Amino acid sequence: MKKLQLLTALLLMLVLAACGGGGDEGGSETAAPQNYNLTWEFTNEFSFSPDSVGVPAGSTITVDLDNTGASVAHSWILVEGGVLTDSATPEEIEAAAVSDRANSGEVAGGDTAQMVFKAPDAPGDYEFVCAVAGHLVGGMRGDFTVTE
Ligand SMILES: [Cu+2]
Repeated sequence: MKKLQLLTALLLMLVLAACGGGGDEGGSETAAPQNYNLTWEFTNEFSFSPDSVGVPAGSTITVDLDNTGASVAHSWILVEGGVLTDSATPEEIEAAAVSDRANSGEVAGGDTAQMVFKAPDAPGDYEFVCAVAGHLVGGMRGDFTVTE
């Protein structure tokens, strides 16, 4: 009798496991957002390399920043595309950030920083910029494209 119960339990587990697997496959249309790791190395140059990236809407983004420059601080802030002029002030840039999480704050020379944030749910053109005074006009902006 105990053997039969054990066998029944085992069969039930197998059936449930099979159903679970099928359920996962069925849910692939609404697959969990993907994870993207992006890295920028800051130098004493006023530029971002790469200067354009694209990610799917709602994906999880990890940004690693490594300021290998000796003296100049930089930051990485995600803003909506086309909202900042080259002469935007640091305060205007901070205020334009799409979220607090997508804002590294200043990363001093020799320091590293990491941000984890969710890409915007709305596909479109965004930008990443440096909020340190004078750096945006110096060329520190890049295209961040959010695709469907
Ligand atoms: Cu900068």
